Amino acid sequence: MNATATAHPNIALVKYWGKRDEELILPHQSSLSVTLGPLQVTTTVEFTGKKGLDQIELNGKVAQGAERKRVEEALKLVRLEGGKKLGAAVMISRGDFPAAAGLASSAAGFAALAVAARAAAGFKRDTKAESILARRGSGSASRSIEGGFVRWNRGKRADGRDSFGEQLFGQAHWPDLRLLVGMVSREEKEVKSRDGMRSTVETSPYYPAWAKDAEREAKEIVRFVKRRDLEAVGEIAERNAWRMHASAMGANPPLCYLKPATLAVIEACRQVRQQGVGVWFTLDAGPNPVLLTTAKDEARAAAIVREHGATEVVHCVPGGDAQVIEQHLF
Ligand code: 2P0
Repeated sequence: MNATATAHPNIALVKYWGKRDEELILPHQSSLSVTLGPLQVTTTVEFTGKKGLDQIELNGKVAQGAERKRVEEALKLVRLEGGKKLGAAVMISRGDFPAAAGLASSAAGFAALAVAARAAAGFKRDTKAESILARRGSGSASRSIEGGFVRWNRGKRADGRDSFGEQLFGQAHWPDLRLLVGMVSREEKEVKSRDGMRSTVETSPYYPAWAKDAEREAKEIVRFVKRRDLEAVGEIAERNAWRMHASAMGANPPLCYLKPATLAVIEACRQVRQQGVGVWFTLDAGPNPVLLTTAKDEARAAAIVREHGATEVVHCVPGGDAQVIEQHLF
């Protein structure tokens, strides 16, 4: 009764920012992301068939507090479907990228957990069911079950059965695309995404406009990804990131995730584009810009972030699907 799975994190080109249902993690808008290889999380789950507490270890430490609760909830959902006979679980998870990379490890983490736990419970692979389970752990995890370019459709149902990630183009669609995470700050952010998006929904007068606009952009961007048009994809990604941050800045109290170095990188991207270098940025709920470029301009893009204070640049390419593997962690 054990299984192991791997999954990549993802970076949204059109963002998810705000829930219409906090418990089921249902978004107000659809979002679209690309998975980030080669970064990955590996997770082994064993259902022991015995009563007792779940044992949960994340990156070498026993999980505690809110983190532990979220994993327990996901395991509980698998038991609800697979039956009590599954018993308590032992789970070990390891990421090969530092949490300090500023990339949410929760997306890859809950995606790997969803795939491993369902496989350990004896279910056949089912990307829709896996995405829905991953979503219950962390919204963006619904976009890390399948590789390449994935859209998380917001859905309309109150039970969330139509709110899951769906691959639009596979990993091989755009092999030339590069995604560079520039680490301009390693400080732990003051307001976590979950709290920041809740506050934005509840207090920002700009929130409804943001949600409506993002829904439109999650559709609009597809045809540009389809034709691998970096300029058009980059323009939408930048605009969408600005609008997400604008909605957050409109919250009470205001939320600003940007640092001076973030703005310096953004300005440098704009300047080098005038010299013919194809580089655009996006931003998650944090100060570290992620640059979108192609192999030809990758070195120049990395130099831009380093010149503006990035201590590290993580180079990524579109990643593949979450997979069940035979090399267990225990
Ligand atoms: C995204 N972010 O689309 C957006 C952009 C951050 C900014 O998804 O509360 O960790 O667990 O559903 O998925 C980060 O939020 O939040 C996120 P929960 P999650 O990638």
